[in-house]
Amino acid sequence: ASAPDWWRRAVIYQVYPRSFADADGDGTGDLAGVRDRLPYLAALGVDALWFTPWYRSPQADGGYDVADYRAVDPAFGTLADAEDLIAAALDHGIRTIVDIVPNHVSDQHPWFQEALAAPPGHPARDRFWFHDGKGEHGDEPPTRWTSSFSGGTWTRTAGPDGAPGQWYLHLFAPEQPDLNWNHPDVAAEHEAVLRFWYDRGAAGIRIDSATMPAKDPALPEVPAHPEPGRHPHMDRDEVHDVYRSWRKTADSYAEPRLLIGEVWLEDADRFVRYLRDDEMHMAFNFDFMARPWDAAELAESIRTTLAAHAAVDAPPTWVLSNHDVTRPVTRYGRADSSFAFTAKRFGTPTDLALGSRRARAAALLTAALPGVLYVYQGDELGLPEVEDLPEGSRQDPMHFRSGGTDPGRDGCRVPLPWTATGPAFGFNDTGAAWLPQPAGWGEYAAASQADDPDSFLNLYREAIRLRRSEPALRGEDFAWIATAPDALAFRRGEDVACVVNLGDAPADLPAHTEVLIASAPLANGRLARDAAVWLRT
Ligand code: TEU
Repeated sequence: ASAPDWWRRAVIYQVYPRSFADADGDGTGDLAGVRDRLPYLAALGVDALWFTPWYRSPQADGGYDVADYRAVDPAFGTLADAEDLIAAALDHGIRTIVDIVPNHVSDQHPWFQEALAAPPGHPARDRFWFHDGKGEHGDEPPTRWTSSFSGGTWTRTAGPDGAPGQWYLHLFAPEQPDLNWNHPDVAAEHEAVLRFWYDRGAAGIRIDSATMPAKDPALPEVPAHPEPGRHPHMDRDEVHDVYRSWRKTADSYAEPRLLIGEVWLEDADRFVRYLRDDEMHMAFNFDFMARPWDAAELAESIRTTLAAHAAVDAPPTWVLSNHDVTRPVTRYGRADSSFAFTAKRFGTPTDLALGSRRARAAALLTAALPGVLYVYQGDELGLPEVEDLPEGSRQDPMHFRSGGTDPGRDGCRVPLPWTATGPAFGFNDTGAAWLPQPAGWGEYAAASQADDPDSFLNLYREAIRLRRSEPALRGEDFAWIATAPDALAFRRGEDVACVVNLGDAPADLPAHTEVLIASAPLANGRLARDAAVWLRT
């Protein structure tokens, strides 16, 4: 675990602290809760934890609205708790990755409060994008850009006498004003924040919305066909300067810190530009996640991913879900199979038993591929999306800003079940939960699955154990094997093969001496549909 490139084949587990475990019983998960569960995470076999933001925040967007990077939100604990957690995790051989949000801060951040209080033209406003509106009275926004959370990207402020004043830019919610990366304070402050967390033992950072911080200062409308690198607010060429500078800081540590990008881009060439050897170490592979359960689609995604990453010598990453997307059990259980990550809809018919079989197979498929495996908390329990949350309990700005038409992301953020029965299914011992857990949540509980060799949890544990113990899986050697048309089969190293059956009929298996692990029992030596197996060949 001490190799300088420990991350190249790591298993990285995403903790959404609000929903993981709640030690103080107030209904919101906390860092003490995570600390109590470190033995569980160690038994699962993960190498690192990535925490979504734990900093002081009004939680207008689940902590992605940071008011103070140098403080832990009181709902989660204290700075001392974070330091203790980082150290305690390391005692279990588990590293900590923190989340950094360069594109925006909270509207409660002191810089934004200062900017709001200052008159137009004041330097305090230059750390953000304040601009006069268009039209005779300035009552039209400076551009027609659209927000990732629906609607426009500009909000009008009140002038000194309460009359309507300038507008400010927010690519996300109005509570998340965008920073101006042309201002020297912005880079300097981030540099200090990175060192603050590296010095407290963070092994790396996950970079939020990494394509977005650079903007065209001329604020043009988005053209129909933007030139690569010249889009007004996405994937601009100069954004790479930020990460090149961050990489230098990361490399200045005795154990270099890791840069992981949330780079949401369809074009593989533009994507791997973030992975050049003086930039990020890796980025989330959303292409695979956005594909339907279809052999040709998944094979195509694997092929292009492996080729693109080999060219830049960065490890591919395999991501089945995160705190922004529909849980895989639910996605893969949808007959229409258009479960791209944005395709959240109310009332889509779902077969959870089917989805569960496929999600198990997908877990074995991704765990067998060369590169880094990401696991979002609760996916190892086979949790489905909670689709019928009471309207009054929903919290996600994505839901509200769509006028309620988009279900939003609360359904994959419901507090985890730890025990079959008891208050909040073991999330805490008071029964409070910031989002209600559905009846039947206890069936998925870690304790309900621990002793069942066929459980989701034990499938994950065993797959992660084999990934670590089998030399063939530790290496990078990968080759496709020809099999049935609707099966994916590949060889890893000298003596391991993985087969996934996405067809309608049972599939024959290549010659083998042993079944290492299977997502479903074999029948007469054949692999059932929607199942995966690892073989010793
Ligand atoms: O997500 C960035 C992003 O692109 C999202 O808008 C994404 O399109 C959406 O969540 C899809 O469902 C990151 C974080 O992961 C997300 O939780 C934050 O809300 C967002 O940044 C703003 O910080």
